[in-house]
Formats: sequence, structure tokens, C-alpha cells
Amino acid sequence: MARSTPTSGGLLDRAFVATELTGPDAWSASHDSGPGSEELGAGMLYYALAYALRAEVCVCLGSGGGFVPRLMRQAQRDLDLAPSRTILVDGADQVPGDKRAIWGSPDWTAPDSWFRTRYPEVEIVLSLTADAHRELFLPNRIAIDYLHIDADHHFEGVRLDFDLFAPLVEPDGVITLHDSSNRREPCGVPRLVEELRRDGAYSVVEFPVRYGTAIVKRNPG
Ligand SMILES: C[S@@+](CCC(N)C(=O)[O-])C[C@H]1O[C@@H](n2cnc3c(N)ncnc32)[C@H](O)[C@@H]1O
Repeated sequence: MARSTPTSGGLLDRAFVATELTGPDAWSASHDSGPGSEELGAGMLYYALAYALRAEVCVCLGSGGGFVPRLMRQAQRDLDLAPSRTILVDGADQVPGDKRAIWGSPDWTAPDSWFRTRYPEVEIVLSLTADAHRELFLPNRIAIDYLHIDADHHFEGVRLDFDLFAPLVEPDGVITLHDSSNRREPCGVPRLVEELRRDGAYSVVEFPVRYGTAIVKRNPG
């Protein structure tokens, strides 16, 4: 699409988006952005939620290229939010091989990777989500303001991640689910969305961006 000439700098620094937020990250395409893109796609939602909520503790479960944690952290940076932390949990090589073959592996595990050198303050936890829950989150009583779930997409996996981590989210906090409209087998996120809607404890709003992003919020009471 042809770009109009902005009369001001615009809300977005397009060059910054392309070099620091999308950069070489191929996984950003799963959020309707793309490597080197000036457009953030669903990334704008992740940034806006962290920013608008002034989310002091952001947690991302699973990330191939660090796209969501970058946007969470960038919102905290732009707000000068201190203290604040963004925690990325990813099992990487600990994920069973058959699941790795389907859902992929992170490209940032090297400490000198593009993502980790640009956002060194994102706390990396190289663990399966259930282990991180038991060994890090529970003993340290970590309360989450904004949680993004994008790890094991099998139904049992995403249901487990939701059941373990949603109770750690503050009453006013939010959760986003990636692949909420991805109905290709064996993706179980749409089934989780259906169950959450049926159970009634949470409100769910789904956005038709690429494979779908659902925003989930606990109902009062
Ligand atoms: C499909 S990729 C995420 C792709 C993506 N939409 C993005 O933004 O990068 C899933 C990630 O979750 C991780 N993962 C899968 N199962 C996991 C588990 N049980 N615990 C922790 N991480 C897991 C994988 O290592 C991978 O990096």
C-alpha cells in the first residue's frame, strides 16, 4: 500500500520497527508482520496491552524469534516503567522431538543472538513451562500483569499452560493466546477458546489477525 507522507513523525518510528522489532525474525510473520517489515501486525496488540496496562510483569510462554517479548519489553522501556520485568519461558531443546518438528524451535538460544543482544534485560528461562511454573513462578510468588501463551499448541499442552499460569495473573491482568483460530491439526488453541467461552469464568475477544490472537480476561467475582 502507498504510504502517505506524514505531517509529523507519526506514532510509529517505521525504521525502528523494521530494524529493532521485526529485523531478521522470520517468526514475526506468524503475527502478520514479517522480517524487516515496518508493520507490526498483531504486535501492535501486544505492545498496546503492555503499555496501556502499565504491565510491570510480562510473561511470554514460547517464542520462536522473541517478537512478543520484544514488544512487551519495548512498552516497558517506552514507559520508563521501573521496576518492571519481561520473562520469556521456552523449553527449546527440552521440548520432545516430535513436538519440535511441528511447532518449531527458538532461533535466539545463543547469548549473542540478534534478539538477546538487543533486549538483554528480557529474562530468559530455558525450561519447559510446567517446570518453570513449579521451580520459578510458584516459589517466588511471581504475579503476572500480562501473560502471552504460545508454547505447546497441542490441546493438552495449551490447556495445561492456561491452567498453570492463568491463576498467577492479577485480577486486572490480561492473557493473550496465539493461534486462536488456527484449525489445522493438531492445533488445540481454538478448542481452548471454545471451552473458556463455555465455562464463563473468562471473557474472550478474538482478533482475526493471521492465525488469530485472543485476548482473555477473568470476569469479576
Ligand atoms: C510455535 S513456536 C512459537 C511461534 C510463534 N508464533 C512466535 O511468536 O515465535 C513455539 C515455541 O514454544 C516452545 N515450546 C513448545 N512447547 C513448550 C513447552 N512445553 N514448554 C516450553 N516451551 C515450549 C518451542 O521451543 C518454540 O520456541
